[in-house]
Formats: sequence, structure tokens, C-alpha cells
Amino acid sequence: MKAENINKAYELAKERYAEIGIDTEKVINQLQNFHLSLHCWQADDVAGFEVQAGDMSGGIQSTGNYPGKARNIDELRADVLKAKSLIPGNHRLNLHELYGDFQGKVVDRDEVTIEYFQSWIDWAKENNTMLDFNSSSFSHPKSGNLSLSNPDKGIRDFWIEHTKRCRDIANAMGEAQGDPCIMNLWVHDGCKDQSVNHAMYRRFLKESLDEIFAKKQPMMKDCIEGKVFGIGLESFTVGSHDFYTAYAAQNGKILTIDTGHYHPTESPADKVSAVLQFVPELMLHVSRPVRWDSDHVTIMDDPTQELFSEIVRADALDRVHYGLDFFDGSINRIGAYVIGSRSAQKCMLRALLEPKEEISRLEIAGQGYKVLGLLEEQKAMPWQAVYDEFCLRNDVPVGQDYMKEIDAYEATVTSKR
Ligand code: RNT
Ligand code: ZN
Repeated sequence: MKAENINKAYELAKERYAEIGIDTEKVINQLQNFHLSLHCWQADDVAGFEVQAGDMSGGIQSTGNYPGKARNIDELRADVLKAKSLIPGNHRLNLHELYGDFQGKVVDRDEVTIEYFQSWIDWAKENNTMLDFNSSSFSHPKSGNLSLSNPDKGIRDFWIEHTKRCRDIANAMGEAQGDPCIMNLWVHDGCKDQSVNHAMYRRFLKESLDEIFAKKQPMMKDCIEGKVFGIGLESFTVGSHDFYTAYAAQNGKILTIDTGHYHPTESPADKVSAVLQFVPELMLHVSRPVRWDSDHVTIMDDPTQELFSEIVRADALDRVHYGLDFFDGSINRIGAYVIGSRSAQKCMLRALLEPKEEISRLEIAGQGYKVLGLLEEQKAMPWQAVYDEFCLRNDVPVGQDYMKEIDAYEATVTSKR
């Protein structure tokens, strides 16, 4: 695409937006400061680098067998850098514990230390990237159906130890990067079928969390993530949304909203202004559920747009961490990162370009039809010209031009694996 045409289109768009009171230069600046946290697990279908790695478990699944997934830490780092080079702006990397640099050693989950993440810290520094972190309760012989809520104290203690160590690692990452590392805690705990011990499991989970969070960790922030169900754990989820929302509100923790974790007609976007009255911050896991929590690649669909619009309308841009969480193994995985990230950014851009003061004024004045009309008009405003300009200024391919780069990388790198 010709830079000259992109500039021309942008100048026209800038004027058009100025007419409705929107300063596109200010918005481009805001978008520049909007950092996604790219999830490392899209590169290898959530496999990780444990020497002793077994099958995937914990009620999640990556489907598809597209060739070329990252098989080791070097390949994953190269893939992430390739993806980052095609996404405008600067983005964080979200690591799971099972992606440590274990150097051929069997390191069990209750033995992990910062030593296995030092090379990640160095890599992040070299590549001007901040790190976020996750404890990993799945894909392990002790995962079973219950981890932090297991009635067996030995198993519970194993996962408590794991999670405490993960918080130490996250804190060390935060110190090294001079910016808090955001650590998400999600456990798969649940029951496949009828159970009469719901209260007991939840009491154990609460007690485990209390023990895990007892230590103050100034350079990391804790997030807790609930869900509705997992595969093979369809009847009951210990860490349900009610459980974690209440826990986060009572203990000042960050609540994670994974857009794939709600009932099909439930709106994750509507949670933003509700829970932010009670919890300090939110973490997002932006994903796309298709019929179930299928973790399809994020696109510019209505739920994603509403989610970002609600954040901007709630004036909560700085109270949200923007993680991605999809794992599609059926298409080129770099393509998945690039499409998902750019789509999330476009939703945020459109949210920022909305003339919200004017629409709010009309709503309060009872001008309902104008509210509806202006919201409809926004859909066809030239936001794309602003996004193209943003890509150009960030020196990344504009529009579909990123595909050439992904194809070339596939031809020379991923297809050779
Ligand atoms: C699972 C949760 C969780 C995981 C990652 C790998 O349902 O969404 O966030 O996807 O931690
Ligand atoms: Zn998630």
C-alpha cells in the first residue's frame, strides 16, 4: 500500500473526526500506550517446555494440527518476535510457568525458582518487552480434577507451594523490569458429575488462596480467573465467577474476565462497570468462544467491541490489563497472533474514537434517537484510515500486507520444523 495514499486518507479521516470533536492525534497516542499482553501459549498449543511433559489436561483443549508449531524455547521466542514485528505498538509477553527455561532438567512444579526464568528476563530486556506470568495447575500427574481445592492435603499443599513460588518469580520479574508483573491464577478444579461437596471444595480453595496470598509481593499483582466449566469437568466449577468476584472484592485482588468463560448470551462487557465499583483492576483474557469456550482467535466481533467500548466509557483504561487467551492449532499460529492482536487493537481504537461526551450528553437530555443514531454512525466512520496511519507510523505492514511476511516466515522457518 502506498504511504502517500494512507496519509491522504488519514488527513481526511482526521478532519471528519474533528467535526465530531475527536482529536485523532490524541487517540493515536492513546493507542500507542495501549499494551496487549501476548500469551506465549498460542505459539505451541499450550505445550510448554517441561522435560517430563505429559498430555494436556485441566479441561482445556487446543484443536487442529497445523504444521510448524514451536518445539522449543528458541523457536517460540523467534515466533513471538516475528508476530510482534507485525503488530503496531509495544506489547508485553505473558508466560506460563511451564514455559521455563529448564535446560533439560526435570523440575517439578513445586521446585520451580526464578533461575529457570532468568533467560526470559534477559530476553525480555533485550527485546524491550515486559513480562507477565501465570501459575500452571494443568497437564501434570497431580492435576487430576482438583488442585488447590483437593481434599487430599498433600496435593493441595503441592499446588500451594507451586503457586507461592510462581508469585516469587512474578515479583522478581516485576523488579527486573521496574514494572509490576501481572500474575494470573486460574485452576481447573471441578467435577465431571454430581457432587455433594461443593461447599467443602470452595472452603479449601478459599483457604489455599489465603495462604498463597499471605506474602506481600510489591512488584507483582495477583489476578484470579473463574469460568463456567471445563471439558470433562462439566457439572461443577469450584472457582466459579461468583466465588472469584466475591474473593477479589473482599481481598482487593484483580478479577480476570476471560471472554470465553461465560454463558453464551451473557455479556462480559457488562461486567466491567459493575465489578470495577468493587475490585481495584481487571485483567482481560480476550478470546472468542464459538459454541463453547473454544478459544478461537479474537476478531472484531460485537462482544469484543462492546468490551473495549465499556472500558473507555467507564474511564477505566488504566485499570485494565489486556491479556489475550486463545489457542488455535488449526491455522498458522503467527497469523493467529497477528490477527487476534490487531483485531483487539482495532476494537480499542474504535472505542477511543467514539464521541462519548456528546452521546452521554444527549442520553442525559433524553434524546434517545440521537444516541442510537450516533452510535450507528460510528460504525461507518473512517477509523480504518486512522489504524492504517498508526501502522505506518509504527513501521509495520498496513492492512493485509502482513500476510506476505507470515508466508515468507512459513516458507523459510515454520514449514521446516
Ligand atoms: C482456561 C483459562 C486459562 C488458560 C490459560 C492457558 O480456561 O482461560 O486462562 O486458557 O491459562
Ligand atoms: Zn483465560
